[in-house]
Amino acid sequence: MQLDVMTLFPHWFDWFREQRHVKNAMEDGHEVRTFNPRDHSDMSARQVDDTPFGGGAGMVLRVDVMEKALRGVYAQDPVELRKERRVIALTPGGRVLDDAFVDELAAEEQGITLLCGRYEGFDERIVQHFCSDTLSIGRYVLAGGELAAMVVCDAVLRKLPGSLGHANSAVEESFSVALDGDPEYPHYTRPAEYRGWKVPDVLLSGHHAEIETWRRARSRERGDGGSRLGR
Ligand code: 6GU
Repeated sequence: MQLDVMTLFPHWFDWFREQRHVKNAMEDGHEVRTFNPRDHSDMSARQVDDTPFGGGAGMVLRVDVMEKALRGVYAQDPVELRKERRVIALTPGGRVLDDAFVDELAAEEQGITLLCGRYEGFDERIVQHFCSDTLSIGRYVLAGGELAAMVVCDAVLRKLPGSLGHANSAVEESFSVALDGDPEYPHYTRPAEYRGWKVPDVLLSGHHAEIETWRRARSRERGDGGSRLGR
């Protein structure tokens, strides 16, 4: 899987690539590549953004610069590229990322391309003509798409075969089909009692079928929505 990120801040991803689970995925042949649109600007001072038509605050990423960047990387007209590859605009108003969206992206065999917006975002023509999707990690505004891109890469990489220590742990996990879209059941480990807080007896019983039933019930309960804890 090729995870390509267009970003004005490629060095942010150096830290991401150093993380053990990401390194493992890269050792298995997966890639996290970053490209800087600034390297493809032929304007003075390698300009990539401009003031918005109609006025207003902030700067907007230019469509001509993004085209040059995408052509530089894929040697193809981005209008054609998006027909063959998921090219995703990261934007706070996009399609909200969830487990099903992650599965869709993880199934893209050729790879995906994430475009990070900065400042006020993209010239809308980038989204309309070069992108197959928009994506948001939630209904709040980040300074740029970089952290969202890392969230997407993390969520996608851990779905790929071989990237997990335990092959089963990506199947029966929070929000998965195996759990009917519910969050995962609670986990416990030693000590079996701590400050009087006991691990549920059923988990110590060794009865696998009962454990399964208990876990499914707790998972379904949690699916009713998170509650505020301890207050
Ligand atoms: Cl993808 N980008 C920005 N700038 N803010 C966000 C986001 C993305 N997702 C949630 N907030």
